[in-house]
Amino acid sequence: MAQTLHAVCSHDCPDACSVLVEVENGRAVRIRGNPDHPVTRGFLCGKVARYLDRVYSPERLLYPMRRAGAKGEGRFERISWDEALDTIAARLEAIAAEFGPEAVLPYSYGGTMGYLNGSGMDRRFFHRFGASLLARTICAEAGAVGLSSTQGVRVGTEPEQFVHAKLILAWGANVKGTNVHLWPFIVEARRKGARFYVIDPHLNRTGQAADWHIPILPGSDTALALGMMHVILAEGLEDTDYVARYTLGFEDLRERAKEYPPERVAQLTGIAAADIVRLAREYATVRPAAIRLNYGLQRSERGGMAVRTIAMLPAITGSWREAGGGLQLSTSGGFRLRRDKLEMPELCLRSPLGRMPRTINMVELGKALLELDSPPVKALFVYNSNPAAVAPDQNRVLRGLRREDLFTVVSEQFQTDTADYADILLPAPTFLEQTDLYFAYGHYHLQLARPAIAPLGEALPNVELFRRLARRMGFTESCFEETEDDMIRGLLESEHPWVKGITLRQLDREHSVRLRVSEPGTPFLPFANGGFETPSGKCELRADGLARLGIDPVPAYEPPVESRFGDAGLRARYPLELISPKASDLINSTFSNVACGADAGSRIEIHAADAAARGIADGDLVRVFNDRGSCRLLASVGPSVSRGVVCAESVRWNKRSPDGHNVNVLTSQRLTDLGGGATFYSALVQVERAGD
Ligand SMILES: Nc1nc2c(c(=O)[nH]1)N[C@H]1C(S)=C(S)[C@@H](COP(=O)(O)OP(=O)(O)OC[C@H]3O[C@@H](n4cnc5c(=O)[nH]c(N)nc54)[C@H](O)[C@@H]3O)O[C@H]1N2
Ligand SMILES: Nc1nc2c(c(=O)[nH]1)N[C@H]1C(S)=C(S)[C@@H](COP(=O)(O)OP(=O)(O)OC[C@H]3O[C@@H](n4cnc5c(=O)[nH]c(N)nc54)[C@H](O)[C@@H]3O)O[C@H]1N2
Ligand code: SF4
Ligand SMILES: [Mo]
Repeated sequence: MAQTLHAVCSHDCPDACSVLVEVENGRAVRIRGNPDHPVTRGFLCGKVARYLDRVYSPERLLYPMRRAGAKGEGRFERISWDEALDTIAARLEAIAAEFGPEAVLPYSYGGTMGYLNGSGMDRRFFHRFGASLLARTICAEAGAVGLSSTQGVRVGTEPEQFVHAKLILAWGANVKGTNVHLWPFIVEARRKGARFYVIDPHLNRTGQAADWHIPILPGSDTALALGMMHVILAEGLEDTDYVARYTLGFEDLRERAKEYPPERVAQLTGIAAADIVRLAREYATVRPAAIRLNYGLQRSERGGMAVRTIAMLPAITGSWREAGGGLQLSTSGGFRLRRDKLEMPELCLRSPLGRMPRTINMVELGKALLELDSPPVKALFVYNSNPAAVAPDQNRVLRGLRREDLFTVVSEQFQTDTADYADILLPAPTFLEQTDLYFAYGHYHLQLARPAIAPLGEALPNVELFRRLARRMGFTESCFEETEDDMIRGLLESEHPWVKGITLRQLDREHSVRLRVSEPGTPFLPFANGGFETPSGKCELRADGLARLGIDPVPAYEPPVESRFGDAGLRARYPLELISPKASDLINSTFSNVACGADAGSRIEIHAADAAARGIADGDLVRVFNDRGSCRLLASVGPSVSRGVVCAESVRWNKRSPDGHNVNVLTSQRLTDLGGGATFYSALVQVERAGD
């Protein structure tokens, strides 16, 4: 007898889909999108529609293993869980005794969006141990800080409200590729007459489906936003009432915007002056106008400022007042659950260290493994992440992982590039096999999932892994004995009106519960009447707090060092600006090893003139290189990028690539202007035909 059970897609994707799983005799036999979920609306992306191939893949890791070959070789032999946990506990204890507990570095990111297995028992364990803290900056931190500097909180327009828009700007947002459940709302809006414009240096599927694709030079978005403001303010198209009531620093911004006339901005962005004027006028007058901003443009050296500046537009035009207006970068700030009760940072003070440990920025893993001292990193514990493939400056990361004196533990579903370097490799379950509570960063529905099937082999959820390790280490605090349900109840003990009253029982009954951000059936208009959570309570067009960080409190544009307007010496040798945005058929490096992702990340798109100048024809194998390293990709020659820009969709596993490297061998550890984020999309490279 088949049973239909509820699950939630755990992958790092704004959509956080509600999934229905048919289970027969303990085996999942069919998976589909929940038709009753207001955002999932009955479909899944191509990757997860075929998820059972991944769940039941013969390549799944099913047992704990110990390294049997050289680091990186990927040869392992099976051991028992007892032996694995005893070995880990003994090594971590010995390292802590010799170098102090901060010599241990946990490394995790977006494997699962579940609260418990994403940042639950693991955090408690490492806090209590006294391990170095990890600044989880690799994805969104520049944008998070940039957005917060303007509006104070990471909330925005609900996806459901996009149907009311008359103009939709996808700004650095590949909706059809990375946020496909927003697409039906855009389709509906367009059916009712909305225009859909895309601002993106790469002409991808989203751009192809747009009414207007505006190719912008990578890293120049602040200039475009200032140019739009120049036009809007010069023509008196701002909402003076909204500006007066709810913003701070308008006169400073007005003065600054004067420095960005369309002719100048055209030079900086590669967009014709007339197009800048048209875009600005339409944005201010075709109402409601919604901006879907995504994280693409903040993977650039001054990405924090870019997000900060764009986020001012809906305040200037008063677009926040309208259903179908506003802006969405993330909805995650709506989930005001008790993360403090989940992660328990105060446990750091109970560690042998007796103080808060040092913090290591995950973007700088290469540096941390090779250069850090007092103490050096002697143990790396990786889960929910594949740094050998996704972290920048890969050659340095791999050199670090090869260190004989580094003890590396990896918990994984598959033998990833990072797993190849593990001393102890542990099997992890997929989302069908574990209990978790899920937030979302592209909608406002909180979701619960119970296991639909038992864990395959001896796979253990992160919660249970760290529970058992805590026991091994003799940690006696009761938090290490908590059940999943206890942890969820703790998270829900929030007094915030958006969460208060949502119970575990309700979640078990309904699976998905909309946060109480507005009355049921009415749109959530986060800033219709102000309500910004900045220090001033206003939308901060001038953020004095930034001055302390050495950042101009009023938006200003500076080009990335690694760009056509950047370092001249570098540009002379490496004249092409590389971006490496997401592939539709992958989630970062996940899905590299299943059929749907087999080809993803194997190409580099290059303009015909740049290809011709290098004797490169479509389909040629090329070598892409800079001072940091080189990799081989297949050239895709065509109009999808402007002259001087190259685009390699990412991130494939290194071991699936011709010479064992993906594009992260080219990206740098340089940090963004705000938030210490990664600058994946500010990388200068050269391309040549690969020798035979
Ligand atoms: N299919 C799929 N879905 C995913 C992921 C995936 O790998 N694959 N990854 C997930 C993750 S981790 C994240 S963080 C989210 C968000 O992911 P997004 O931020 O939406 O994805 P990106 O591809 O990084 O960037 C979005 C777009 O920004 C463009 N872009 C790059 N540089 C610039 C620039 O300087 N200016 C402008 N205007 N645009 C620029 C890129 O060409 C791309 O089309 O997606 C998630 N969803
Ligand atoms: N060049 C370039 N590099 C990039 C990006 C880019 O656009 N271009 N994007 C960056 C961004 S936005 C991000 S978010 C990072 C993402 O970096 P990561 O978060 O490292 O992303 P993934 O490569 O998807 O690796 C996640 C791993 O977690 C595993 N996993 C999944 N669920 C579980 C679980 O429950 N338990 C355990 N133990 N493991 C699990 C999966 O099998 C997978 O191998 O990459 C960054 N790197
Ligand atoms: S990856 Fe994203 S779109 Fe695909 S099923 Fe998961 S949440 Fe939905
Ligand atoms: Mo991300």
